Amino acid sequence: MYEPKPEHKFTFGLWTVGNIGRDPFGEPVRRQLSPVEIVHLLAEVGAYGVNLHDNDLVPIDATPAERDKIVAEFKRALAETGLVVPMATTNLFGDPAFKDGAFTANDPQVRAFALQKTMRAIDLGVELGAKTYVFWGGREGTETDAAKNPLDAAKRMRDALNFLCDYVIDQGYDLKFALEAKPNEPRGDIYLATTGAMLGFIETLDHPEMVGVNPEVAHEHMAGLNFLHHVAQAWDRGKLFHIDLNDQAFGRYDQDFRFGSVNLKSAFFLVKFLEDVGYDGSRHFDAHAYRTEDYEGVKDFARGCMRTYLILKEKAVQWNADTEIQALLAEINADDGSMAVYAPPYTSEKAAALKEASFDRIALGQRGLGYERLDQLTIEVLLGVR
Ligand code: GLT
Ligand code: MN
Ligand code: MN
Repeated sequence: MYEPKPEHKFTFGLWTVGNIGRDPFGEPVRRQLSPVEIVHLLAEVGAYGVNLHDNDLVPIDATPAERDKIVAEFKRALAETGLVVPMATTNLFGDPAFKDGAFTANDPQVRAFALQKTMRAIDLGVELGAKTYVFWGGREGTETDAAKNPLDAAKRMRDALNFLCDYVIDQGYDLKFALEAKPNEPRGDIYLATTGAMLGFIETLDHPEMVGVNPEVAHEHMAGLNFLHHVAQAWDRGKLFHIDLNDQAFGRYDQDFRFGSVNLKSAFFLVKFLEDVGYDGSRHFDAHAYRTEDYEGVKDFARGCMRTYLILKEKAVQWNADTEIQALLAEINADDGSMAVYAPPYTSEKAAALKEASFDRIALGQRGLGYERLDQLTIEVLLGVR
């Protein structure tokens, strides 16, 4: 019943199920699987697609001949399993050359190298069939603002994205960009720290229509923010090009836990939102298994992400069909039409009439809204007692 199917568009990055459990305090606990092995693992658990950074597949120092061989083997694994590559991205954070950022680095050589690396990675992504290209600027930030003027950083970031949009147009690629915000880690502070900041920045680009966002649950939660509200703002602007699903305790380091494993109610309202509005992009699980797990545990992790999503999707249908919940919602949103004469859009007549209108402010303040009952009903749907 909760079996993942291709139409659910569940995807994982090579780096997610391929995570070997290294952390700042400890060595790897799992063997590094090859990209081909990861494709087979994902096929076994029922995923639809696999996403990648350039260097998840092709090592940074591979020769052109090595690259071609690796890509050919990977394509064979995709053909054998039926998995697709909906999204690709560039690793602009792992190599020491990017220690001061990539597009925003102070050194113009680093910035030029970052553009070169990204153009080559875009070529690779397009060759594999990707239609969405993610930009996560993990190193685009500072530890000290003495080192970089944030206005220079903003200009460099804008110049780089404009350059790359023009490159995509020039090549005739069918590709859109999705910018992923994160407040910090690995930098002390990362520029454009939230999805909202990205949405503002996009409007300053030469081709804003090519660029949207890739919000990640954990990244807004690290900053103590409401993820759903950021997703909704992106959706409202037609900018939800991709989404990274995972989970995270508020205020902690970047935990990248299994989807739905920490904030179940937030996960529920997120799934309900995506399903209600008809989001039809990838549901990408950008997360990894606990460091305690072997590869059976990694499969448990991956299956758990998809299964929880599908359970929450079913709960959303149940919530929408619950007559008591719907009756409460109807009450909350009741409208006798008497305010329509003042409702936006603005006219000077409406403004004048509204300034003269009288309101029973005391009664408005005294009315109970029933949100306690509504939330408890939600909890009971989630706990499976309704
Ligand atoms: C990295 C990061 C993720 C980004 C990936 C894309 S890589 O693991 O933590 O949130 O989405 O570069
Ligand atoms: Mn993350
Ligand atoms: Mn992510």
